[in-house]
Amino acid sequence: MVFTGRPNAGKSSIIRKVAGLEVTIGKRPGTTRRISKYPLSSDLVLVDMPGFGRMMGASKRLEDKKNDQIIKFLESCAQNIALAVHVLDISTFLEVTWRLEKKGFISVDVEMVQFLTEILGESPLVAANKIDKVHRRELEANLEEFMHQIGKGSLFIVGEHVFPVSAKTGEGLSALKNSIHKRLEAKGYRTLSKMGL
Ligand SMILES: Nc1nc2c(ncn2[C@@H]2O[C@H](COP(=O)(O)OP(=O)(O)OP(=O)(O)O)[C@@H](O)[C@H]2O)c(=O)[nH]1
Ligand SMILES: [Mg+2]
Repeated sequence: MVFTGRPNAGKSSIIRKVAGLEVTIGKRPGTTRRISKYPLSSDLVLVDMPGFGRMMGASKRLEDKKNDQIIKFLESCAQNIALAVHVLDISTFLEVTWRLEKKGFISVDVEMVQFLTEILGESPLVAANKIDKVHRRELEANLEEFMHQIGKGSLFIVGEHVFPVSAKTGEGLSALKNSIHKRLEAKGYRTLSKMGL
């Protein structure tokens, strides 16, 4: 099971809350530097990925190298990935997307979700994190834009694939956790005692 997302999106924070693992979190992007593996049971490993996409403070070369490593890892393991959870910072989604659009790029989050869907042959779960940082109306606008962008040619549904959550307050995490559990159970994984499931 892999957790992907841009630097600082809150991947490690969500893993802490959802799986109860003592993974390192940090205020600055680039906290998780390596592809970090944590066994959950005899046949399931949880993988905390470093941030994917632009990394403030890193040289373009290092950034490309890191991103390349992540893509290669995901591609080479695709057959063995039971579940992917993509974590994004929904509180800044519109702002970041506009900035990227001006430069002619599409959202890294949208790209990653599409890439995961392609290599896994099924949709990843999406944790739309940091909902505590915005007011409801702003959250709705950001979520709507994300769903609009992701919806092109696919069928993502809030509450089924996309979960608004806050790793800080815990809001929405039980729904995400339930969904992770259901997906894994459907694939025959049972005793996830470390996840408290
Ligand atoms: N307000 C708020 N802050 C959060 C939330 N989730 C994570 N953070 C904060 O965001 C920062 C980054 O969290 P991490 O969990 O280290 O993020 P990451 O995606 O693992 O980052 P990298 O390992 O650097 O790629 C930390 O300061 C967290 O405390 C959230 O839901 N709300
Ligand atoms: Mg991390």
